[in-house]
Amino acid sequence: MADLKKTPVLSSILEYLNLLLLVSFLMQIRTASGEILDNMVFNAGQSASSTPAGEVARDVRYLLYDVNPPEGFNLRRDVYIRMASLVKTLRKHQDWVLVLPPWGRLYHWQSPDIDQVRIPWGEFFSITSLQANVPVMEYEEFIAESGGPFIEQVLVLQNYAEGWTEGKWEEKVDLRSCIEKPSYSKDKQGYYRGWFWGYEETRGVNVSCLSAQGQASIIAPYLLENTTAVQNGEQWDRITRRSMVFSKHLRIIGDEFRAKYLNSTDEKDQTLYNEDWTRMKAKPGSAKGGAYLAVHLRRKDFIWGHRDDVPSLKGAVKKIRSLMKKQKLDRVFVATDADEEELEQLKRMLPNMVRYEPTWEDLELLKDGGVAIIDQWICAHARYFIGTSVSTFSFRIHEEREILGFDPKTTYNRFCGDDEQECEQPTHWKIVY
Ligand SMILES: Nc1nc2c(ncn2[C@@H]2O[C@H](COP(=O)(O)OP(=O)(O)OP(=O)(O)O)[C@@H](O)[C@H]2O)c(=O)[nH]1
Ligand SMILES: *[C@@H]1O[C@H](CO)[C@@H](O)[C@H](O)[C@H]1NC(C)=O
Ligand SMILES: *[C@@H]1O[C@H](CO)[C@@H](O)[C@H](O)[C@H]1NC(C)=O
Ligand SMILES: *[C@@H]1O[C@H](CO)[C@@H](O)[C@H](O)[C@H]1NC(C)=O
Repeated sequence: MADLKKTPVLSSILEYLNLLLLVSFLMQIRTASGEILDNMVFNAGQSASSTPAGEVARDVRYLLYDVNPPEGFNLRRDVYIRMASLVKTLRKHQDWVLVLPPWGRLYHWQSPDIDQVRIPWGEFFSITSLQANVPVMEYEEFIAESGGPFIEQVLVLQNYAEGWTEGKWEEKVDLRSCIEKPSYSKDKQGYYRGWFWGYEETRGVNVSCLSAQGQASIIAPYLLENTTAVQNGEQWDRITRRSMVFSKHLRIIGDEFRAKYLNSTDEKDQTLYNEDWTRMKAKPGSAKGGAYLAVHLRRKDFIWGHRDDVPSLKGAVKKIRSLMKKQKLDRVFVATDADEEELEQLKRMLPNMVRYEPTWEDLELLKDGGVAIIDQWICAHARYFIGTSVSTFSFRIHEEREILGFDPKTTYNRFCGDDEQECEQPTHWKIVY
């Protein structure tokens, strides 16, 4: 629900993380004569060719994580970016793999009657693209590879019981006694059972509490035992963001919709996409985009608090009309989470608006998460985009447009509240190559 880009220096990604779960797993591979290869010796530079073909001793460590339950899909994408960067740091020292936490039980996924737990990342993102950045694997693959549903060490993240030392900002991490009783309980065999992304067979071997304050990289020394401070470059985060390519089936549905209802194709609109993100390097301003205005109108919980940076529907429609005139666009695509009542109002005021409306069968297949990505994809290809203030859903569209090579002027725009005095526009997210 919060926005990472706007979080003050003192707070950090750790606030969004609930758990870190670790498994280290020593694959001991026997040689033909039956000896167990000594990993240390092997790692210390014994030639790999002395091992029979295909038998490689690997001392793999898996990192799993979970995010605080109320956080939405798009904020979780930010958490992934930090965790992937953490794994890159860890990999300088040891062989770590990031296990992708299955999607499910998200507060915003409210479509009734569809089962939305244990959803693998492959439904939303291209796994090969993520892999090209850092080794990742789906949870089910991890279970198969590690030989069972066991998690060696569950670390429940918490603050320090004594709170902040006044006026002093310090990054630190320590094993401490748990402030709140962890929501895991021991079963008859002495394993910890509880919510592991809806996989009931998963068991924790040990649960401890870790007090931490600082950036995610502060945890690295703890995980590595012996190393001290590590730097987690912002550059890494941006590279990781580029690797978060949407699943191909969702992009295809979005592209077909653009062609059919918005007269928009990549060739015509200069938004050519490379399946290999490492080769995607569009010049800012090179993308033209389809001849439509795209709008992200975040409603629901954004209006319940009557925030003064969110417009009334009437105010939004007025802005949409004026933008269409100014940008000489006669079509508007609207992505919104508005409820039925607001949607009816909106349709009355903007009868020609175009929306992506999945059938029930589509929704069952794509889930709320897939439909939201299709909305984002279509918004990302418009000639001009305007989003909602501090919505991470809008932020992800900004980034996608930056990757596609749009002029920042057509991207970093947001609606203002009806009576908002200083309507500060979104900040420019720049890519580094
Ligand atoms: N299909 C669709 N879903 C939307 C739209 N806006 C919001 N949603 C849904 O509502 C959720 C909330 O937005 P997110 O941005 O993901 O949630 P968040 O991380 O809490 O971020 P905020 O928007 O900052 O609240 C999304 O994940 C979608 O499931 C939209 O325009 N189209
Ligand atoms: C559980 O993990 C903590 C932290 O690493 C450790 O101190 C403790 O000894 C472990 N307990 C058991 C039973 O292994
Ligand atoms: C950490 O250092 C100690 C002592 O130098 C060493 O025995 C231990 O193996 C090291 N641990 C790791 C994970 O490198
Ligand atoms: C589609 O766009 C092309 C130019 O990009 C234009 O010539 C054509 O008239 C458009 N078709 C419709 C139906 O708007």
